Amino acid sequence: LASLMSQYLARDVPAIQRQIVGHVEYTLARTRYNFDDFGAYQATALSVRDRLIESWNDTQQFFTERDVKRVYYLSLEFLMGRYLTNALMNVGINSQFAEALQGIGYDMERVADQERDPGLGNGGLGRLAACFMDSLATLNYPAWGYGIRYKYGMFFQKLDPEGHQLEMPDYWLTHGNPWEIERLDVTYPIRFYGHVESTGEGFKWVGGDVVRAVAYDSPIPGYDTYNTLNLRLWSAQPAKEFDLGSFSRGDYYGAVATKEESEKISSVLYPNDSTDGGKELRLKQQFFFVSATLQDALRRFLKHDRPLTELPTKVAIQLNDTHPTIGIVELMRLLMDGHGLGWTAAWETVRKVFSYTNHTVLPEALEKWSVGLMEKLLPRHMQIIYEINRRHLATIASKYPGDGAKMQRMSIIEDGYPKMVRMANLAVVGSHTVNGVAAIHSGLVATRLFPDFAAEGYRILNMTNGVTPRRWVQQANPALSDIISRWIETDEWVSNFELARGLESYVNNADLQREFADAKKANKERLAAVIKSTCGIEVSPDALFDIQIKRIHEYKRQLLNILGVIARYNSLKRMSPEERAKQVPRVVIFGGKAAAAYTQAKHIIRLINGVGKVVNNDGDIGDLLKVVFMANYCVSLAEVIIPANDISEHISTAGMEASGTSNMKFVMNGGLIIGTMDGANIEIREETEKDGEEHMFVFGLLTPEVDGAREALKFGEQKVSDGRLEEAIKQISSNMYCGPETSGPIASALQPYNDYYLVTRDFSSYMDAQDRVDASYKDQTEWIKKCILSVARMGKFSSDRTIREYAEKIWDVEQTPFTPGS
Ligand code: DL6
Repeated sequence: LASLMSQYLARDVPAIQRQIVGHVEYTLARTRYNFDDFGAYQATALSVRDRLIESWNDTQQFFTERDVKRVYYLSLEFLMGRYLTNALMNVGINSQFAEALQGIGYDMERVADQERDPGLGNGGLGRLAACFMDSLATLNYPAWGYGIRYKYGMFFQKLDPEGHQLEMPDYWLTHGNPWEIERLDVTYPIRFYGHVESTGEGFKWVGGDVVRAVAYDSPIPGYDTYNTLNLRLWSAQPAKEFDLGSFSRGDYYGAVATKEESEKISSVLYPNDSTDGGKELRLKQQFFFVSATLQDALRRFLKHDRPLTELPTKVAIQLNDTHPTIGIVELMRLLMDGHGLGWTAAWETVRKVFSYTNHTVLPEALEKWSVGLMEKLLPRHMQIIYEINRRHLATIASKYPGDGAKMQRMSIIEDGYPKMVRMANLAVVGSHTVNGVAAIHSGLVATRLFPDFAAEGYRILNMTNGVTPRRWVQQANPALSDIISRWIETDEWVSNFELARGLESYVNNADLQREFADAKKANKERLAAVIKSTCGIEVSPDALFDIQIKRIHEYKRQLLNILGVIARYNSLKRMSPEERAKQVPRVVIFGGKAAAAYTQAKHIIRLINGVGKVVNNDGDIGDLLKVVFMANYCVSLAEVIIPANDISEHISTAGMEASGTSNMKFVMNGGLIIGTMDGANIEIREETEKDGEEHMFVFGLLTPEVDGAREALKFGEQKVSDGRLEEAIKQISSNMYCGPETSGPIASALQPYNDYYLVTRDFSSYMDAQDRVDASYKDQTEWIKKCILSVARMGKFSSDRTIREYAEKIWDVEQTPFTPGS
């Protein structure tokens, strides 16, 4: 059997061609004489998947035989990006497949371009989960990713002719998903509503509605390893197809209604929760995927006959933000009501299993559910939450008798109308470790978010984020990858980014500098072509490319960036032609989605496009300044944009961006940052600058200064006076860039008493930093040296380092490589 398999999966070109054409004919049932690029993509994907299935089965079998401790990474988002190129490169068969395709008349790049981005995430947190899966596989850790297989992921963003954001549903599964495998045999019942009965010995949750969670698996190959992990996403299906009562009465619509109700649970990523129905659906989603995952983990654990109190020796569950926190309560329920453990044994077990990552200190993002909703949807869980809270507060009360304020702050239940369940407090109480995602953020988690818990000795650590150099350098930037490999004489940097440090010793070599500049230019030309074809704007690759791509949010301050653009425009307009000729030409590129209900963020998009229209069509300005908003920012677009950066903007109000991860990707791709002392910017600067060097253009207030500055602005004690800012605001208010429905709310947000994000306060300092950027860029040799040194010093920001730290300090799991034939 093994030899038959190895013939089928041989890596030589004719074998690959046979396999691809076989899939065209027999799996897709299309004719081998005539298939388009999309057919070629599907058949290629299936051929790669065949290879992954073998290594995946072997890996899982090996983990089971070894009875290893596994990590379960629970996340409502996995922003994986396209699979094909990633899988080919990780397995090391990219060139063979490219040759095989070419031999039968297909171009690899065009074929790979047929793949739809699975938009199963929103932003940073989801993409981090994807980078982590890649590192977990590469480093041979036994891990599973668990989430939801949404039918509709993040919306597809379009712009109307005026530049307003339009949201379109993104049905990414229209043409199927060749990477996933439906597991009709792996399903679990998930209950909602109902009531709790006392059994005499304990409690039982009965009645209500039951849906079925069905597993869809996608293999996750590691780089240069046989180990292949699994991403298991759950889809909701009815427990029974029809309501038979309605069916037999001839009420066919009524009969399918329950089916549709069940399927709604895995329909959309982040349903709008401004209504009660929307909130209920979100909580349903969270419980749905968490319950299915825990049932799956327990089934795996119980394959061996052993007490459930040993669970923490085999299972580590990471909560990616508070979204899966209800899992703490569900595991309590399963252990007590399902397996007869007493409270103390169950609670000790649960706390040793869970750990929680916080990704934001923004108060509005800290989830709370009303007690009423929790009681209705998950009555047994609400009982358990009350009991967890009672015991937790009793401990605090015995230590701090009479300190009602402390009890209120630390309580899982927030008093008020209505009473709310604070998921963050529940996550802290039920986990053995809490972590933030950059040093400054972890400090704020301990001092501002959970100071009472920190004082009680709850373990709060820092795990600075990282990104995978496979997708973000090796795949996105072949030109730079080739340079790194040749100059350091190894391609091992792909799995050990510390090795890129070897570039440092060649920084003064003119050949390296030229190659580096040529690669950058080629990447800028590639992006310029995409801008031309998607936005219809002609940009010069000789200009400085200045990029800000991320979710549109007031704290990320795209508004500060566009105000700076307006000021630059005004200043260019005033210059004589001779003076203009001395300026550094700039292309300012934006990308990002605004949440559908976030009106101010949508106004900012409209303003950017309005400014673009004026600036881009001004004959006086020409190539000196262009403004581009690239619609539908997603992983595959980021892979084209990031390698083309000269400067990227990470300019959040200090203390508000937990980490940022695109800052890491941009610098790894040979650009410099203009940024505030926030999130991971601080650590990137620490790593990339040595005495006296300026590799990051830093500006703005520091975190400890922010609260005071906000107060001073609000109460008129601090006046911001900068003629450039005043002129820009005046122009906006006079509707020069967009109509009053946009300019009104924007101008209003820039009034000192409204300026919560301190855009006006940081403006002058931002402009000074931009001046330093221009001055530095004029000396191209020095600029390139800064970029080379920065790339060389980014080793810390590989997600491989981050995952190693989680494995050692939080999960206590071991690398378990499988060698075929061993
Ligand atoms: O940790 C990943 C990423 C950070 O890099 C960003 O700074 C942070 O904004 C982001 N947070 C989210 C949403 N958080 N919640 N809830 O994506 O996480």
